[in-house]
Amino acid sequence: MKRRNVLVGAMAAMVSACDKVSETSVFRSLVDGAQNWHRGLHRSLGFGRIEMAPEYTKSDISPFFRGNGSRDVDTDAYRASEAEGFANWQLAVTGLVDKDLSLSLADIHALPQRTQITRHDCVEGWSAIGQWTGPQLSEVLDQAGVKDGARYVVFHCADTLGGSKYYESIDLDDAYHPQTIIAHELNGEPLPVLNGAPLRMRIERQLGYKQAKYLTGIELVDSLKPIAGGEGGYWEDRAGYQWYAGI
Ligand SMILES: Nc1nc2c(c(=O)[nH]1)N[C@H]1C(S)=C(S)[C@@H](COP(=O)(O)O)O[C@H]1N2
Ligand SMILES: [Mo]
Repeated sequence: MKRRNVLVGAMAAMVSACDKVSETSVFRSLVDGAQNWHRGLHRSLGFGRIEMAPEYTKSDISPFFRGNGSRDVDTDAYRASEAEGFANWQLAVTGLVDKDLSLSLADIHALPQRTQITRHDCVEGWSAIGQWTGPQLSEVLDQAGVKDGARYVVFHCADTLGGSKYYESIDLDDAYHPQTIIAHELNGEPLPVLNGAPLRMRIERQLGYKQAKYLTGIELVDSLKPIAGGEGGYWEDRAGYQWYAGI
């Protein structure tokens, strides 16, 4: 991580120091070469975890995507929201951002969309393949503007499980990964209540418990310690599940 920042910093300094030269194609190819070299190094040392999760075809989609953990949100507010097709749902973006956001479903629909067919693996020993659609988390982060010093993205959820609010978190590498999306559709239909309506995260290189359902808030933080049990997620706090749940 340090090493990457030093490299990127050095490159940025080089670019700003050589504004005129930067127009020349020789300089561009030098920079591009350095970037490619750097990306290769990055990959070989496993720093950025930029690999993609496997994607599948429509014929692989599981006939039924089971629900697990909370399968509904047992509050009057949620029932009322469901009755309106979640038209009043608000997704708050807060914390270490330049500008707090409050996004409606319409706002989420208006962003560029990504559709991906992936396999969900639950630690309890089942898997399902589903097609998810929604904007990349990076679109929302770019809109809010992530402040220097932000290191994690915390996902707040509407449901309470065993007396505590469900929540999860990831680092910025996963947050900006192209397959990290805020899904509002499963298999071409609005997300069912069972699977987290109206919004849930898909973080495709990690296990099922990271895929926060009933998403109400996205918070940028510099440390996970002050949040709930301090381990970065509901199951991490309770059962010692790994915070980085790589598949
Ligand atoms: N808000 C919330 N998100 C959650 C859970 C939960 O109980 N509440 N369970 C997690 C677990 S353990 C799994 S395997 C998946 C299940 O997603 P599904 O219900 O769409 O199968 O959601 C994850 N996200
Ligand atoms: Mo799970």
